Amino acid sequence: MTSAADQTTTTHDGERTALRTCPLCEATCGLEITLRPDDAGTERVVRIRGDREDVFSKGFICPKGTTLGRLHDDPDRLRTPLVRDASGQLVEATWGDAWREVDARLARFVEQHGREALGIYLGNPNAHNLGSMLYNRHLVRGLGTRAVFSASTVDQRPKEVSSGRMFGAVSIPVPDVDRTDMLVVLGANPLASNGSLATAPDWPGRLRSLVERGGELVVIDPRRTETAREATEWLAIRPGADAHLLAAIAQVLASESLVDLGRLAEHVAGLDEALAAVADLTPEAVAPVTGLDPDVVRSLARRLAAAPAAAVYGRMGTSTQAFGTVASWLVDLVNVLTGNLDRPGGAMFARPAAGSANTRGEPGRGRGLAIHRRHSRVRQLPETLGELPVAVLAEEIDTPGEGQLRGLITVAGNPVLSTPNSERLDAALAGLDLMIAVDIYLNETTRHADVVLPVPSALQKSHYDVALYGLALRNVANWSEPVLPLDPGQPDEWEVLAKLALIAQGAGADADPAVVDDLAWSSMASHAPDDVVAAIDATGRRGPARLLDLMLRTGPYGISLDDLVAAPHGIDLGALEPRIPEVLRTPSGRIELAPEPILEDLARLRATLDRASDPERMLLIGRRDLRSNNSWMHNVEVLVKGKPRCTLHVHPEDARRLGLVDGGEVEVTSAVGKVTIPAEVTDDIRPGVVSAPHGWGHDLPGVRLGVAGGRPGTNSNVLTDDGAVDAVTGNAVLNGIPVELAPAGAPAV
Ligand SMILES: Nc1nc2c(c(=O)[nH]1)N[C@H]1C(S)=C(S)[C@@H](COP(=O)(O)OP(=O)(O)OC[C@H]3O[C@@H](n4cnc5c(=O)[nH]c(N)nc54)[C@H](O)[C@@H]3O)O[C@H]1N2
Ligand SMILES: Nc1nc2c(c(=O)[nH]1)N[C@H]1C(S)=C(S)[C@@H](COP(=O)(O)OP(=O)(O)OC[C@H]3O[C@@H](n4cnc5c(=O)[nH]c(N)nc54)[C@H](O)[C@@H]3O)O[C@H]1N2
Ligand code: SF4
Ligand SMILES: [Mo]
Repeated sequence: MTSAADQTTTTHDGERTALRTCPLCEATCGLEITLRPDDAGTERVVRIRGDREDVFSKGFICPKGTTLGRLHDDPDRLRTPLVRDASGQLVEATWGDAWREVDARLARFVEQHGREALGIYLGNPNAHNLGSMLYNRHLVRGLGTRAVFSASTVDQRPKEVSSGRMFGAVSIPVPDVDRTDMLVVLGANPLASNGSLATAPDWPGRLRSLVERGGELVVIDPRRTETAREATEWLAIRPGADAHLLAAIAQVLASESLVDLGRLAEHVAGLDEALAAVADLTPEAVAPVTGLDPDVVRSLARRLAAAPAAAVYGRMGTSTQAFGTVASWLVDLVNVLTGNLDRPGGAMFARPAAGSANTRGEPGRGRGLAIHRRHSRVRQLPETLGELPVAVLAEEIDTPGEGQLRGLITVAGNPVLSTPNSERLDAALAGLDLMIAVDIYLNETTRHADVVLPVPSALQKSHYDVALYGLALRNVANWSEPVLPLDPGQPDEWEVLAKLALIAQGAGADADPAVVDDLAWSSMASHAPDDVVAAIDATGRRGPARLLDLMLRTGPYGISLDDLVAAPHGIDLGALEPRIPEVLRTPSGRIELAPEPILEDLARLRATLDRASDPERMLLIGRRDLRSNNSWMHNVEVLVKGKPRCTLHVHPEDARRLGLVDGGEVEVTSAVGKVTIPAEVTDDIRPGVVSAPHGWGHDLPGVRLGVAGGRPGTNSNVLTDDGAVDAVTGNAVLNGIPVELAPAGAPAV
């Protein structure tokens, strides 16, 4: 029996399969989940595999996707709110008591310190969560704070700002991997990460097919990554030098008359300024910084210009460095200069079915992106997209004075492991007057909370990737119903967020989250045609489903949520198509090739050119593993068993020089911290560079992560420096951290 409405097939013995999009990373794989009732009649996940009929993923799955059942069943996953009692212990509480605590503590806090003293941190899983995508804004408004922080400023903010300034509406072009002849990947390792700001399942298959059809795959990375191993060419750049390299590529294109904008010529502004800005940044001039042979760089520029279709794609590694915004801008500039922006096989814009600012309003023109409208209190780092850089969170808490942060709400975030100089932040959180966490675990961050509000597991929530489809390599839409019911008394995640918003507004502990939902609905509905509103009203839907239905029906394809319910494997809306000029939302109606705040930062870049590279100064970079997901999936036994993965990769030459041995503990010291971590000696890394993964370090007191605690690993963000940021966005520098290495236990020199 198949019922479209619950996207489920049931067999005679009570076993059923449900379909759901995986919410764990950006690849949006379709999952086929088999469930069977246990002896007590409770349904359990017995198997998860890739949905072969999913219109996008076609059966692809990674090891993490198979663990949603284990995450759901994890005994450490919180099912009851926790409240700090008079003795300082976090104890289980009923929902009623937890809300009363939240109400009392928030009211007292606001009375004592005012709303300016309250901050909020929104972590990465929010971007994979429809409820958060639709209701977090109401929470922020309800709190009445401007101290908003998120994981985006330890990640992609430089790309959002460069694209926002160039195209408006934060439209980010994605590499058209399936149709390209040449893909240049900088600072991304999609074979481990499964792609980022470029949503597609099965990167391994897509990249292999590029190489098999005779295409070029160039990977630029200080590490010979899993992706670099598949490449036709690996360039081991020095960390932090992507802006220099890309500027040199643009310089070669200009000086060798290889610039050919094609169809885009009439849609750009600032071409001459952009080229003038990089005119002195020749491959020779930047070589001491990049560590790359000028001839190799020239050849790369020429091949990019000559390829029938080519795409440059930069990610994490290019964002989380000192010139992250300049590098991100140059990626798109090079794509424009070679005529590859907005053409098949180049870098293109998705046209998502719902929720994109670039499918709303007047096509081809808009307000652009305003940034730097205010600055942080202590260090004067700039606002972008309504947020302050999370690199200033600790100092905003631990520096006394007018406007000091004294309270924090975290939603799906673990900044104690994920943000730079984590020991400082850890200490700062311990000193707060109020902290409330909305999370599924008692972990390194949430252990500081006075109230922890748990949310349902992924399998208990509906799903639609409203953020990620705007970055997809193919236009698709897929809706998932919850696979399992909510636990008795457990509110849905959006209800927790909405209720928190109401309590913060003084509505009291009994406030009804439906009030926020109805307000959200009426404000959206006021802009929609009457017949659409009436049709959705007639469905009786509430919550995220009602809002999404409106976004879909008023979106570019005019599909409805019922259409998606009837298509449990998703709807394929076709390959990406050229969208310029219609996609643009800049005031000029053109692609702004020379955005002022970004060009200004080239002066700072130039100042690095004469800095002689010091071979003795080791630089630390990050690393992702297919079986990890930032900091929060180390409590799943099948993902962490086996060979330890939290190791420091060291080149054999460096190991020899520094007296480090494979498997031996290394003491790593940076400007802000010190850790010990086992060495893994490998020539898959550029000499002078060492690499450690982030998200480990689960041995802090008060953490309730039984499995992760058994293999705690080392927190690499003890070493990253909250003082080091990208100037344009304040985004943290997480790669290229100067460190000193010594065998652990060796006498200090
Ligand atoms: N398995 C797994 N998947 C994930 C995640 C995870 O933790 N685990 N996290 C998810 C998240 S939140 C994100 S944002 C994405 C990120 O996805 P990606 O952007 O693909 O991130 P990484 O795999 O960290 O790849 C970054 C690469 O940059 C390289 N690098 C470091 N410094 C530099 C530099 O200065 N220049 C250049 N050119 N390269 C440099 C590193 O060696 C690394 O190979 O992955 C997502 N997917
Ligand atoms: N050194 C270094 N540091 C890095 C990076 C790096 O490459 N190197 N990568 C950076 C990047 S790209 C990112 S995105 C950040 C991530 O930074 P964060 O978002 O702060 O960290 P996560 O580990 O993703 O933590 C997610 C939190 O959400 C909780 N959670 C999981 N699912 C849900 C849910 O459905 N609802 C709720 N409410 N909570 C949930 C988890 O228990 C966990 O506490 O880390 C950054 N930090
Ligand atoms: S690649 Fe990402 S979306 Fe696909 S199964 Fe793995 S974690 Fe889930
Ligand atoms: Mo991220």
